[in-house]
Amino acid sequence: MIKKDTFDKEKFKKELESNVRMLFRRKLEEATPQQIYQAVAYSVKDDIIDNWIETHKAYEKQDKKMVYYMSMEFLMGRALGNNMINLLCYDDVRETLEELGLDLNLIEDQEPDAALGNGGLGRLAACFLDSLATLGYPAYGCGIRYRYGMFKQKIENGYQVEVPDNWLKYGNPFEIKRDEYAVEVKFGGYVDVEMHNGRQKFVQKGYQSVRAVPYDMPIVGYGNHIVNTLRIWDAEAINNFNLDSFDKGEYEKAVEQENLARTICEVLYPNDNHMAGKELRLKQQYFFISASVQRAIAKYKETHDDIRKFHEKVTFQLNDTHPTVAVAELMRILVDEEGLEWDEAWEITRKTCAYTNHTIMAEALEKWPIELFSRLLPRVYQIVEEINRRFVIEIQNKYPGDQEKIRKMAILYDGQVRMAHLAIAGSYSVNGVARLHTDILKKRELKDFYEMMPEKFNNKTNGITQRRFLLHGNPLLASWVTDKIGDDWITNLDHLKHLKVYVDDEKCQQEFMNIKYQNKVRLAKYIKEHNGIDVDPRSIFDCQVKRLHEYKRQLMNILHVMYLYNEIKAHPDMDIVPRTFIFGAKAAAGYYTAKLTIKLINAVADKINNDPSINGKIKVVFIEDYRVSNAELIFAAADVSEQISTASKEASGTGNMKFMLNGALTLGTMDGANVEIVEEVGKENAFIFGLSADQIMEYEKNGNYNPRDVYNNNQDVRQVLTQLVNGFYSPENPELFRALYDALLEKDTYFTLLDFDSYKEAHNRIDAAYRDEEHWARTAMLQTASAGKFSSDRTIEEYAKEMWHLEKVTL
Ligand code: 4GP
Repeated sequence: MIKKDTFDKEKFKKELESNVRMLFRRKLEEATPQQIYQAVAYSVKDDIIDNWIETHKAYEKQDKKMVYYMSMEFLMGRALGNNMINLLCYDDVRETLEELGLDLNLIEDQEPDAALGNGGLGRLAACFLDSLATLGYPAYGCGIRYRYGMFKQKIENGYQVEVPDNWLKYGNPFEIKRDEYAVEVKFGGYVDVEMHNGRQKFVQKGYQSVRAVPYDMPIVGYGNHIVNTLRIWDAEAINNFNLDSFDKGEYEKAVEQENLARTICEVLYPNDNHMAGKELRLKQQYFFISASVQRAIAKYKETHDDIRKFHEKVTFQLNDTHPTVAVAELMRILVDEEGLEWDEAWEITRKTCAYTNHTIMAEALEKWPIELFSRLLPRVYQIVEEINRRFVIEIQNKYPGDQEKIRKMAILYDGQVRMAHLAIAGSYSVNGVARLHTDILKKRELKDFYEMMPEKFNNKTNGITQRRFLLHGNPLLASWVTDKIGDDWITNLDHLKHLKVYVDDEKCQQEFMNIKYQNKVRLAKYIKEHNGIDVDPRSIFDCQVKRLHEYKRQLMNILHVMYLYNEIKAHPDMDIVPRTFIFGAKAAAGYYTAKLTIKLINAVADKINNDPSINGKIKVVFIEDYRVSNAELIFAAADVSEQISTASKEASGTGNMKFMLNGALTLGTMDGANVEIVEEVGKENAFIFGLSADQIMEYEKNGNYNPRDVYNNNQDVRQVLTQLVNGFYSPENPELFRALYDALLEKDTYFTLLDFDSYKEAHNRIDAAYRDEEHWARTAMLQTASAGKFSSDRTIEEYAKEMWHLEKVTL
């Protein structure tokens, strides 16, 4: 066992040697770095297993309510470092490996990120799992074991190129296949009615099916011996390839079933805040939901007799609308298989499911054509029809004669299944992810639902896990914080407020900024290795890392860089604090404008970084393949955190919290959780700019914004826009960036030009502020000291107490 108090270095070394021998038939000194990683991972897993077993025994014995966090995405990142941190053995393992001449950092780098998610809601799910285990709440994460996760991004000639992410190539040492829990999931066919004991029974016939097989990954709680489970489902062919059936024309069907099994879990759809609407995606949704719900019910029945009390022991949290088919699947099982009456089943379902909304972007709203939905899921569709029929009656009873309400709220409308409406109708709770976002849901996006059932609506402001984003990602700052205030912050982030007494202490300021400097050196080294660019760690590191999306306005950021470059060229003696603009972002593979923006950023970087006349006053870096593992380096090194979405569009943001925790100052709009960040740290300690959410929504309503007015009246804007189409950044093809130019001038959907001056002015404030070293250091420390609210532990406590009504398990 490798526990802090009992860690035995010699035993660990022996285990390591034995693992390398058993797994690879090699001696330690002959093993490749990848083999050493695997061997270390197996030793750590060995240490997890007993706790994992004990945790589940305790859950059963104490019979506590369990949350199933249903999510198409879990953006876990690497597991090894995090597991060792939470087992309290990170430093011991590091030292032991050093004694063997091995560098733990290099070993950690061998692990591929488990990138089973796109961004926001997938990473949130991963933070939530960490917090659930750390707080001791009974929980499963339920998802899909995609064979290929989020693609790897290569930049070639400035363009994004997507490379498949074969993350399972060397196997995943932490997972365990649980064949004993495999279940069948059925697609297609038709529904027949049979009589059973005088009762009608609906039976799906002529279907294709797959075998859903779960793989479990341990989720280790911090220092508490709790180990929860992330259960991800893989699809296998149902092996009914029996030879005599070939004559009966069954051969084709068998082949089709093989294909179905092969394709279903093949790859994650790489869309963030956007619905692709592909049939395979709906298959993925039903696949993992049916499997998870079937298993949850079977597990419940192992120790309980009365299915009518299911909701007392189980809650399903639906991470956005992607898992919403759970509402209908639970109804199907309760009615068709458990033989409950509709009303009883509906009561249980409504008390079991809860829905979180993560975006108001219209293109993200999930709607499935009825034709597709009913063909793929014939019985589930019938159930949705009945849910809809009854829901429409409810609406009519509440608003007699109001057809408009039905048009706006029905689940089935205009040939489509509206998944958000199904989720709301079938849930006991609907929540947004930051206060502003929830207010917008209530007042605008889901207004009718809020008016009809206000009791369901609530807010749960997002959070992040400090174990990964400070303790693991920024070890220097983590140990400095612990030196100052003790280590309670690791499980109670509110304690960071005790740092406030040090913010005016000159020595502390120096120490804090010295750590920041060392982290900047670490990132500069990474940039040199990966981009071949020299950046000065004394410059301001100004970072925008997140998915590439128009509403997040990376375009505004790079336009401002272009403007600054023009200024420096026009005034060579201009006195500015050197600035390194750091970008990191993946664009959905089919998102043209986003990909063009990446090309623009790289084109601007090429030009500016290679212009000796500006003396390195500004540099631009686009970090290739932004992901959880390199994000940890960036957060630790940032001076400025760019959170510049069009107000009202970013539901919450969580990158903003990771930067804050690591002492970066926010340059942001009053959007998402920025509002609450500013509330915690004080408006004077952030660089806030731009139109408010109300102003933006007013413009949208009235349609009275014309970007040409800005263009005509603003010389700086005109100049940078012209440079998009005169070949300044693309001499070989002057028209290359025409689409960006046109989008800005014709519509400017995201108010980039209207916010530009205010953004520019905020940048000036940053330049001025950075010159006052003491004040900057104080403000940076205040960020960390004020970040307590943004722990996912706080968020999960709110979910657990206010919604799920979970109790902690005791070991
Ligand atoms: C994201 C939101 O865009 C982001 O603001 C939020 O912090 C995050 O969810 C977690 O709540 N949405 C998505 C998505 O990831 O695909 O809609």
